[in-house]
Amino acid sequence: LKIGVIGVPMDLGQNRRGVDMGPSAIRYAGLLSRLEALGHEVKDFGDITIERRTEEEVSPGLKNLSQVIKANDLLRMKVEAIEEEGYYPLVLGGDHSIAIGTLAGVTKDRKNLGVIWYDAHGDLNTSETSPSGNIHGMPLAVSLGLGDESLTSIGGFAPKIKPEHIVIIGARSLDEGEKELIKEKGIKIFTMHEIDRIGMTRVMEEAIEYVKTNTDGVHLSLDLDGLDPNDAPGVGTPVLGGISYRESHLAMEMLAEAGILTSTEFVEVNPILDERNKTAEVAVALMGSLFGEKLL
Ligand code: DIR
Ligand code: MN
Ligand code: MN
Ligand code: MN
Repeated sequence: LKIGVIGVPMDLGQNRRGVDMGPSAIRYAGLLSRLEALGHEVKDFGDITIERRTEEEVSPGLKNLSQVIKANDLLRMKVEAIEEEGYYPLVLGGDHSIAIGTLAGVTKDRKNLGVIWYDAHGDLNTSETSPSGNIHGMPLAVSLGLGDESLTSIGGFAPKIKPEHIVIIGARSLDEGEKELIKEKGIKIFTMHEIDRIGMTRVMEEAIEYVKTNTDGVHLSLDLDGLDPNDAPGVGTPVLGGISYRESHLAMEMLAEAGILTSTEFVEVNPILDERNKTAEVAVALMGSLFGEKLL
């Protein structure tokens, strides 16, 4: 595979500082050599430029809106460009608001993209339902065409994806508006309850079958807070009772076997909150499995 790595040093989509250092931490943990060792041709396209945080809040309910829009538009163009060069986009965050730009880029020529959203949260808020005003809690809603037009219109078209092509895995913290939206749109979701009850093997079998049906590509958006904070402590919004390291490896291995993914992003690695870069190392280990690593 030709893999194109893009870093997005973004922390404007949420309140905790440090997640902008995620791409550096992931590279430092050995991402490029790990993927090269698997025989892939890996090219690092560097980082997207992110504007500084400003004091004034111009748009109530949407923190740092203008900077988030600019960064995501740059990311969208970068993703489109590297796909045109024949590379598989591997985007490193940065907070989860960057999924807006990634998805805008990869849906330029895919009108029925499947999406796996691996996360403790639904990221289905809009400025009206968000308890925080943090845009990292909104990218899945934005990609469905819901919320502020300045965000949904990035790339010049909306929606980017359809509710019936999405599967959420690992959820254990949903806001009221998100719960309503999941029910209203009939979004497929495997919460921690289902993972406990039927096991990760069956969850992934069903999820893979679901997202490959009637789709023209599949994107994996993996928020490190989907994992249990014991395994991935370096995240801004940890939630107890998450997916284990082992279950996550299994999930990545099953995705590798299925061969359905066309793009991937790993987000929310925050080195300031981490324990000796453990979370970045976990991210790199999982990317190893995702791109074909096997013991024997
Ligand atoms: C919460 C937290 N649902 C919000 N979301 C997070 O602010 O919208 N997403 N942490 O990853
Ligand atoms: Mn999350
Ligand atoms: Mn959220
Ligand atoms: Mn998220």
